[in-house]
Amino acid sequence: MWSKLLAKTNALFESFRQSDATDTGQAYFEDRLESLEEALFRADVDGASIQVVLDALRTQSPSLKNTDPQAWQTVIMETLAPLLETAKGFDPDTLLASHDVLVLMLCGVNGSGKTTTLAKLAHAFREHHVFVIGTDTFRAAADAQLVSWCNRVGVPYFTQEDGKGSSPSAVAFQGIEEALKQRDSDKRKTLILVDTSGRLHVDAPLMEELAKVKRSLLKALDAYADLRYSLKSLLVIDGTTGRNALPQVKQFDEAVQVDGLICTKLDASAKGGALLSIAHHTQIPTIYVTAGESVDALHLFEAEAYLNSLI
Ligand SMILES: Nc1nc2c(ncn2[C@@H]2O[C@H](COP(=O)(O)OP(=O)(O)O)[C@@H](O)[C@H]2O)c(=O)[nH]1
Ligand SMILES: [Mg+2]
Repeated sequence: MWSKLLAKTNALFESFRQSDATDTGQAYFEDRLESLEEALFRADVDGASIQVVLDALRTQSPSLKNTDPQAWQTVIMETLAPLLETAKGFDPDTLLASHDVLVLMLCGVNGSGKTTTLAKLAHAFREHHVFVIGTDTFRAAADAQLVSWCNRVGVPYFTQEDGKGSSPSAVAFQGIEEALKQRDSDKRKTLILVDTSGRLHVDAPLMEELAKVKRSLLKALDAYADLRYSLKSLLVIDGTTGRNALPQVKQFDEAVQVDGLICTKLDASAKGGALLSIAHHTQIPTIYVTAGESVDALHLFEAEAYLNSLI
């Protein structure tokens, strides 16, 4: 799956791989290094992360000048893997197993894929009791799109009542109450998915509103004394955003403490290297990726497979 997803990015490294391995010496070393640097850059990896790789290769240059490409690959992987590992991920399935309720709040800029990803999550967790809360109170079309997905996937939902002009945080609060009211009598595990309206990371009032939605969810959940719950904020980023994703992640993290990322549209022109940069610079893990518009096009992120198919 991963090698297929990142095939286009992997192809960027072709000329690096094809460097003439019979060549030796400093010139060969510098040529290959330059070729690698260019490919990493085109794959959307940031300058500082690229530098870590180049430094590691330079440190080991005596053994790399006269050897086969596999030795390079080993150094590259051994350098990149720890950058990803600093961002410790979590598995939503495991979290749900150890809690009564798992709440995933999806946030991100307009069009990043929040609503369609929410539908994919609802589908993936359909064995459990799934409940959807729509807090996009600005656009009637947003509610309509969400409701249509919920009906397609077959999950209950809560959105603002017609013409009520509620605030997103009020809808979030009532939504939790509805979700817990509807919890099955057999107390099946409940996954609550919260959709939020798209907003630009530089729009301070809207970012504050998002923080308010999160506080409101927590307040509603805390009212249930014995409830074992976990609330995670997931930032949905459009994979085709490339290196511009990093400032988005930082701003959203400041507002709501992002617990993990969902990177969408890996089937489109996404290069994928930005996930490495984000993990390195923010320690925020990628949890899921999506690759396509069908409801089952959602995959858990696998760091090792990702790296091996990237380069
Ligand atoms: N090709 C592709 N398109 C996607 C993917 N995820 C979402 N989209 C499309 O991106 C557009 C915006 O998605 P939407 O969920 O409405 O974004 P939102 O504004 O963040 O809620 C829609 O046309 C989706 O079909 C994906 O993984 N691959
Ligand atoms: Mg939406």
